[in-house]
Amino acid sequence: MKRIIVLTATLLSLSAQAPSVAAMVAKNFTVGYTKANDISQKSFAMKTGEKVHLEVNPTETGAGCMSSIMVPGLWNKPEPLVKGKKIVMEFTPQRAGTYKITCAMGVPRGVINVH
Ligand SMILES: [Cu+2]
Repeated sequence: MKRIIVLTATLLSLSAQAPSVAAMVAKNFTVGYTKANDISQKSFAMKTGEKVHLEVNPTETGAGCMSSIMVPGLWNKPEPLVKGKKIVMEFTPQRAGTYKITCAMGVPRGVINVH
């Protein structure tokens, strides 16, 4: 009987911790990229303090001005868009606001709303 009570108490404490455990798991966004359509999703909603895994899978290699991608304020390193080369940006937004998804020189191609 004592064992059951201990187990129940353990389960209760685990479920009480569930929200913080959930906060540790990254929220996934996976998008494609082609030259004609750019990134396949252009608008994203994220939460402050919630880890994000943002993945871009280019099926074509970018050219010219928009051949790299970055998110100033969230991912400040321009990543080249190269056919077949997965780009992974992992970050945890700290401040609410609107962040532009851009090329290396800051031309906008999408938006991330953090709230
Ligand atoms: Cu550019």
